[in-house]
Amino acid sequence: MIHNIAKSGRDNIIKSIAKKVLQKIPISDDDCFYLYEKAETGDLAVIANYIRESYNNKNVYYNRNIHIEPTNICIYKCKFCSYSRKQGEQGSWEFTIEQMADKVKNESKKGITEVHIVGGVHPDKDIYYYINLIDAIRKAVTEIHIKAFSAVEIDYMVTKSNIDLIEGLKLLKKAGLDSIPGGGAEIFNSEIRQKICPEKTNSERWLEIHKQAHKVGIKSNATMLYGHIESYAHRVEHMSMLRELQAETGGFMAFIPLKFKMLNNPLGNIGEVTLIEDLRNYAISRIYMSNFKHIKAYWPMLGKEYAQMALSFGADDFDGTIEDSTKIYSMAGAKDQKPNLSISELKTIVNSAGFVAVERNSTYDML
Ligand code: V47
Ligand code: SF4
Repeated sequence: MIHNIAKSGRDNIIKSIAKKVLQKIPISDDDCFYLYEKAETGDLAVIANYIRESYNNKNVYYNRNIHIEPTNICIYKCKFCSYSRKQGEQGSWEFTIEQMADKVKNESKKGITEVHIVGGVHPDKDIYYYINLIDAIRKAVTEIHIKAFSAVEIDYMVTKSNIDLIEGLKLLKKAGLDSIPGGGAEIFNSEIRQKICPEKTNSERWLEIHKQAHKVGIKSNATMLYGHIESYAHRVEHMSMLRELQAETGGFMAFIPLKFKMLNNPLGNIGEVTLIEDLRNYAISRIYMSNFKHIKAYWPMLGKEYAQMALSFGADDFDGTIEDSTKIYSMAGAKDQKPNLSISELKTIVNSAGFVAVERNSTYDML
């Protein structure tokens, strides 16, 4: 119980953190750093669970979704990426708009409520191509939530089309874009970013794109890629920038810690962090990100069993059924090489961990 931690013989810092949480006071960056360095894992679980229950009771949210990865051809070569290829390179792919609209149409017959579209930054595609893609999907299926394009893709498409960011976001929204996924954030610290993804959209621009999206009425998610060459201080800095933007706009729906997966990429020699490190990171992000209602355990990256454990460390969202439609993590060595979860499997995973599986739409209304 968190009350026991607040009153116990534990050190003064952990007691004061527990008291802040009980009084709904956001913990400081120093507190957060202390949790990474010193807190006992059991205490982290208790405090994170107290917050997850006060926000979301025992609910674990999921949806019926598919991903579409239009292409893995990318102008960038991020050091952690196992997925991108150059034009004409073996293993590259590129779907036509018609193929993608057909896929959404076919999958919608099975009851999916969301399509998540994210891929490589293709050198030839401008914003009008992506508007046509959204338009074709909207025409194929009117009632579906389109969550699409990381800030990195949006940055490239508006720049290539030589249009202002806000104008571009308004055009995408008018075409039918409903929300923006959280990718491309990686780690905001410029020295680390310079080492792992030097060419792509910088932190200021990533944050600006999400800020302007929120202002024009497009909600979004935020991620943090951890477990590579960053330090705990970099993770705290990253989450602090997101918490600040959330305080300003309130436009983020979920925070998604993304664990670095090592297979088939140039950073792979550093290996992967342990499960305990993942669980501690979930709990600490739940405790620190006080103005984010949802923390997502993205099971295609973690694996189903580890994602299930993350539910006891603050996570309340299990993402969706996926239907074997994403390759980002399978190509980086994730356990589920064909990620797919049936509703009954999902319910068993959630309920056997002591939680209640709740189907949601893409804006977290219960269905
Ligand atoms: O930005 C790429 C990450 C992200 C690796 O918004 C890697 O609901 C670990 O953002 N190891 C894209 N991570 C995926 C993403 C996402 C995923 C699920 C849900 C949502 C959401 C967003 O994938 C990239 C990058 O940070 N990534 N390669 C890797 N080897
Ligand atoms: Fe391209 Fe995204 Fe891979 Fe970076 S992470 S190389 S931007 S596909």
